[in-house]
Amino acid sequence: MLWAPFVFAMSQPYGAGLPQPIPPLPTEAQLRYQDMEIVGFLHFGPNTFSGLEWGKGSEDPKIFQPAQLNCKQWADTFKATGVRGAIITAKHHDGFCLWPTKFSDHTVAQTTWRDGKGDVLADFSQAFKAANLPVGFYLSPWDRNHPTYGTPHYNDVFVNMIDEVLSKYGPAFEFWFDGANGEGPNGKRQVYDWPRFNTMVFSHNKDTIIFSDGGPGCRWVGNESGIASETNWNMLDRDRFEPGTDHSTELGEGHESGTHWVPAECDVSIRPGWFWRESENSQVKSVAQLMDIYLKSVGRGSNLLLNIPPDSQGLLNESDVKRLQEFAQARAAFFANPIWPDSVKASSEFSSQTAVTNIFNARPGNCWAPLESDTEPWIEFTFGPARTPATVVLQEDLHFGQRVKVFRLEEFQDSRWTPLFQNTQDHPKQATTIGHKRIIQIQPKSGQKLRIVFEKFRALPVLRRIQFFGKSS
Ligand code: FUL
Repeated sequence: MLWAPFVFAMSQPYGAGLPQPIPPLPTEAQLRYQDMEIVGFLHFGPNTFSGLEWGKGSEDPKIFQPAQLNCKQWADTFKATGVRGAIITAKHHDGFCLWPTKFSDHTVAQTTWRDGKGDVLADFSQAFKAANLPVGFYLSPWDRNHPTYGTPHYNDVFVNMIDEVLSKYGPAFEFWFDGANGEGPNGKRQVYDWPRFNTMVFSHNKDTIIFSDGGPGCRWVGNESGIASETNWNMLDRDRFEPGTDHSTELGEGHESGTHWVPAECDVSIRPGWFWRESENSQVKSVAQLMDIYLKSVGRGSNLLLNIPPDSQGLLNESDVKRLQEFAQARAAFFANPIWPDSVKASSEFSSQTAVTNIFNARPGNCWAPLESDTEPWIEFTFGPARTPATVVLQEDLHFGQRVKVFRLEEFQDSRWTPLFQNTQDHPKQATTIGHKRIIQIQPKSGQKLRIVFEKFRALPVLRRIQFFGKSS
């Protein structure tokens, strides 16, 4: 979906009322993806029945028996708990395909489940599309079953599988290429033809966000704990990265002068393992842990890809469903008390089109920017008595590129501006990047006057939105 008035404004020559964007810039599809914020991950397959994390590929397909499979229950649960899309493991490392592919003999068609006529991907895509939730597919390049793995022919097989999945079950908002690359059945490693894989995905839909260690659509954040780096650039020197290479720190922070827009995605499981197992029903992450993950992923400008693995019945287990509901309630409570300042003023405004009051209006294309000559721009807020914010949410307008490098929050106390303590580890008095979103918890003493000071930036800051919230009750 394009925003008509904004597209019109952006298609005008820059310079008049709006600042010049600074490349690299996101595509509209990447902006839509970043606005999704929370997506569900569904690890499902023979491992759900064997208890293994990495199936060997030699499992008897007949162990796959999700007697009550109900993808509508998955979609309804996600819909009701603010999970805005889903990615399913169409094929994990064991090579078992959740759809009856023509290109492997290790699939749902070789099971006795639904007399070998079942098709998990068909049920999944139908149920999620009916719920208006975008679908995505994880297809492990590493395949411990396929007889051609480790030979050039496997690349043909894999590309055919991508084609089949997207033809039958697409369109996909995201396609997930896992970087894990171990041995295949013949003991050989595969040399993957990544450009060919990407080309096949894009031939179906150029807007699909391709995930891998280095993108091109979005990147792995460098850990599986759901935690983004405090300094989180959406940019990356993309062409230096190949899936499966270890550059965790670089992937976490991205590159301030990176060549391409490749936002970080935080994947984490709600349980200790990626696949469901009975013994972990009591080890579902607590609401406090999930809130901490949320604040360190979405709150640091990344998407959160939260894995909620279906159980051996083919249902999201009641312990996970309950926790998802509680997590949704906790987020709602966290943002339940919006606080509006009595007044706002900025050090300067780029033009009448970028008035500072725009930051209270979430309408796309409405932004604040200071004058080019403003070397330390700030925005000041005055609050009425007893309206002390506990949380500040900042968003840059990414249509103009990511710009802010360092900013600080201050309160007016004893006749002077004093930096506020923030929950940042590295810079207790300063914060670094903002990007899509930055959620910062603060502890002002008087709370009457707050100020955001932009200390360093790649180009003058362009802010999409600033919100304040009181303590949740
Ligand atoms: C990893 C895999 O090896 C895990 O099994 C899981 O699928 C995770 C999301 O990615 O690389």
